[in-house]
Amino acid sequence: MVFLAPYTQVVEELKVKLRGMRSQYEIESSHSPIELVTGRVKPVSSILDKARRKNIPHDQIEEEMQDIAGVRVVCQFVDDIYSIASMLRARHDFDILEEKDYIKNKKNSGYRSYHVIVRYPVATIHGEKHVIAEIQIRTLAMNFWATNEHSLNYKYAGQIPENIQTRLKRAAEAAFRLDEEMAKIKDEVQEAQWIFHQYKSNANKK
Ligand code: 0O2
Repeated sequence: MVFLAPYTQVVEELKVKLRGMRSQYEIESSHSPIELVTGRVKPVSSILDKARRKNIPHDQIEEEMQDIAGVRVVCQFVDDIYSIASMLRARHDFDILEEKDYIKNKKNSGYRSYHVIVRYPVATIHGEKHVIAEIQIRTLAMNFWATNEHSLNYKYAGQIPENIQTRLKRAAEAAFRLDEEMAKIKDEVQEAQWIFHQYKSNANKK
């Protein structure tokens, strides 16, 4: 079985680095493209389920399953997603293997998100190891949809009834329209958030 400790290490390191980027933005600029960062190592039972589903032999899981280490970056606006992706491209602490734009090419389920697959060097007691990790970048609205769809998929063991699938697809479009509408008033929203941020920090000084 895959030895998961390096994956845990990568998830923790990526979370620290991405949260560091968010803090820098909060200090230096009026708007951070990063709202929140989460991460997880795929549980062994899910790794085995996925390997079975996708016919991945056990000795090829590490090369072929790209999301054993997964980090999620959630942002407010769709164009924040592309800013984060280009910041990731500019970094030198890992290599980008692949980018999957499920926003321009949404999945059949209605899923939208931007995935960046990275090859991350991690120091272990046996020397350096390169671990593949998936960074999912999505808006709050995309995350709301994906989280609910994920729960339904779990409940129905991947066989969501057709009527619910239809509603989910409609909900995915509604979530995307929300993102589009918010994009149109992005400047207004950001200015309001900046004013509120200033008000709060002045109040804390008193
Ligand atoms: P979990 O429980 O999140 O770990 P495939 O599974 O074949 O569609 P592949 O090749 O593994 O896709 O890579 P891809 O497309 O980058 O998807 C990997 C992860 O993206 C998934 O992991 C989900 O987290 C997320 N994802 C992809 N498609 C969907 C979708 O339709 N709905 C939701 N809610 N999430 C999706 P896992 O292993 O499926 O699940």
